[in-house]
Parts: sequence; structure tokens; C-alpha cells
Amino acid sequence: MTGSPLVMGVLNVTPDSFSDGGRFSVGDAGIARGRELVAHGADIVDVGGESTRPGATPVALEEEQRRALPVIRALSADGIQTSVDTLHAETAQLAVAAGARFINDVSGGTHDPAMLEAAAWASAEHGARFVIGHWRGVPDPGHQRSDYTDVVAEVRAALADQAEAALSAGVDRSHIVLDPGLGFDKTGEQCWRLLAHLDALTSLGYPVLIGASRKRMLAEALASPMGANRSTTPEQRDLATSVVTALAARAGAWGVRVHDVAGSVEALAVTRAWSREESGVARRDGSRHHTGLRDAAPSDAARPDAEPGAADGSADRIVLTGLEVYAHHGVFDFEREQGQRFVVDAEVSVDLRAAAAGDALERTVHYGELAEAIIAAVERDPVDLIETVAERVAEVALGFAGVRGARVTVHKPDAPIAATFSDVSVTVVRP
Ligand code: PMM
Repeated sequence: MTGSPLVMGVLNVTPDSFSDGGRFSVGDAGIARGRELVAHGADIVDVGGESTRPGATPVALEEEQRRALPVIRALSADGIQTSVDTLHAETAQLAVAAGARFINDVSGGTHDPAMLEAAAWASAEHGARFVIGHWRGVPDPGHQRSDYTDVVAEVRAALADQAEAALSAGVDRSHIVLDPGLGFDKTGEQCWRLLAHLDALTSLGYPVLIGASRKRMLAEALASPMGANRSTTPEQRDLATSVVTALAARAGAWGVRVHDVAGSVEALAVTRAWSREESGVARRDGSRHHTGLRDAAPSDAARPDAEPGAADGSADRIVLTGLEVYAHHGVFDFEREQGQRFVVDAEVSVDLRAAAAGDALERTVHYGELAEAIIAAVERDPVDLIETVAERVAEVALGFAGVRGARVTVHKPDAPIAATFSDVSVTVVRP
């Protein structure tokens, strides 16, 4: 696994959305639903004013914009990262001007000839990202265009071409996200094959978004006699969706687009707990794994002193230095009574790619919260040794989600040493 995927919550403000029954087609209800998705843990809210499901009736541009733009404007004003799910360049541009951070085009810029230019403008002027979906044309319920010889190779090649076209139009490389377009002119079997070979897409070097939520591919898997042998409504596919989220995380997906955000957030929490142990992080009780090779040769990911330059996030760091705390540690009575200044430097090892890719605070360690937690740890009950203080601080740092290692130095610049000196410190490196 390469970092935890972002969760993009689906907000279809369309009366004909198959999956939410059009309950959120009114502006205020849509805004409330968007806020609810964020409360459930969504990193991004994907707002769509025109259904792209097979068989859906196209709507006029003005109607699409009337539905989507006020919702995007209101959610963006709340500081929520929004995405616009649209095939239309004009809607995309208006949405970005209203605050959307993503243009999610399931046609990957092939439906509207003006879309790539709009995406380039959004990228250059607003830093907005462009989600390039794979499709072969306006969704066809009969799957007439599902005639692939090798669905994985063909979708890969098409997405690579569309990404090249976006780059040539002027979209910044760092703003491109790819999506295999599950269910768009693909049978259930073809969708599962794409998921099973996700590495063919992630190897293109762009983040990959997966949208399996409530789709027919899940219904087919659940209905099959080899599966659960039961038919499901879209909402009854949320558990199956969350399982796809967990598996997509393990396969290196950058994001998942889902209706039931809470379910996917839980699936990802479980996935992270599992992956954390695999990646060689020490347990909170100080014990180490007994998994053989990793114990014998800890991975760079777990070593706070890993060489910089690793593209896999293992060398990423957050460094907080010179944090001053007044406390009462020391072996002498006067130190305990009067107290003195301690200065802490903390360096935590945390994969920062997901945070940087989504500009998402919740995907990194909040350094303000880290500072507060360190201050509280140092101020706590007095001990004799700065070794003990450093150990305490390291333990607090390791308790932050995503932290894989910590290097902590505690300085005691006013220590009672009968000589002129500038500083004394101890450093611990954990795990
Ligand atoms: N699927 C739908 C709509 N938008 N966007 C992306 N990026 N990927 C998808 O797979 C995708 C999408 C159709 O599903 P819905 O009607 O449940 O929104």
C-alpha cells in the first residue's frame, strides 16, 4: 500500500440519480448532504448536476449549472474541497470559478472539445486537478461498446493517450488523475479485471481514482450463485463498496469515489491498521514484530534517518525544532522546585504524498497539534532524566496517525553543569 486513499463523497444533485433517488436535488438539501459527507470523513465532495449513468436523460447546461453551482459555491465557502462531475467545459469553468478544486470528467476530455482547454485554464489559474475518466462514448445501457480484446491494456493505452492530450493542452502533470471508468462500456467481468490489474494503471505514474460505488459490477458479484446469491438495490451494495475501497487501498489507489463515505472511512482505518504492522512500525508497548525479514532489516520507511530522495514517500519528514517548554525535570531538588527551560526538536517520518496530492490536512500530521502534544508530554510529572522526557515525546509523536518513526532531541541549555557550555541534549530514534 502506498498511503491511504482519499475519500471522494458522491453528491448527485440530480432528480434521476439511480443511487440516491434524487433526494438531494434541491440546493439546500444538497449543501446539507455535502456537509454530512464531510462529517462522515469525506476528503472531497464530488458534485454532479447531470447524471452520467447509462440511459439517463441529458439536461440543459443551464439546468446542470443551476443545480450544481450553488452547492459547490456554498461547500467551497465552508473550506470543503469540492469537485464538479461534468462532461461540459462551461460548467467545469464556472464550477472552478465557484471554488471547485477538481474537474471530474468521466469522458476524460473527449466529450466536449473545449474541455481540455478548460482543464488547462483551471490547472494554470486555480491549481485545480483534472480527473480523466475512461469511456467510449455516451453511456450505453446495452454495453454495445464493451468489445475489448484486452480490457486492461486498452484502457491503459487510452488513459495514457488522454493524459498526453491533457498535458499538451497545458494541464500541469501534477494535476492529472486517472480513472478506469468502471461500468462505462465495461461489463462486470471487465471491471473486476481492471481492478485486479490496477498496477497496470498506477504504473502510468498518475494518481488513480476508483468509482465502483453501488455499481452493477457489485450487484453481479453479489447475485452470482458463486457470490452471495442475492439481488441488491444500489444502497444494499454499500458493504461491498467498502470492501472494494479496502482492496483498492491495498492496490495503490489514490482515491475512491463512494456514496457511503462512513463505510469507506472505516474500511480504510482497518486497512491502515493492517498495513502499519506490515511496514515495520513498533507497537506502542515498545515490542517489535516477529515477522522475520523486516525485523532483521527494517525498511527505510520505518527509519527516521532514511536517505532523502526516495520517491515512495519513505524519506518524507515533518520537522519541528526549537520548541521551548518550561518544566521541572532533573535530579536536583532546586531543579524540581524552580524548573527550567527545555528545548525539543522532533522529526517525524510520515508519507506525505497523499496530503500533498490532495492538499489535505487530514492526510498529514498537524504540526500545531504535534507541538501541543509535545508540550503537554514535557510539562507532565517531573522525572530525573531528559532521556525519559525524550522517550515520552517520541511515544507521543508515534501516536499520531501515519507516523512511522520519530527522532526526538531534548536540550537542556541551562543544565547545572559546573563549566561553560552551550547546550546538552539527548536524542532518541524510534522505532
Ligand atoms: N461514475 C459515475 C459518475 N461519476 N466519476 C468518476 N471519476 N468515476 C466514476 O466511476 C464515476 C464518476 C456514475 O455513478 P453515479 O451515478 O453513482 O454517480
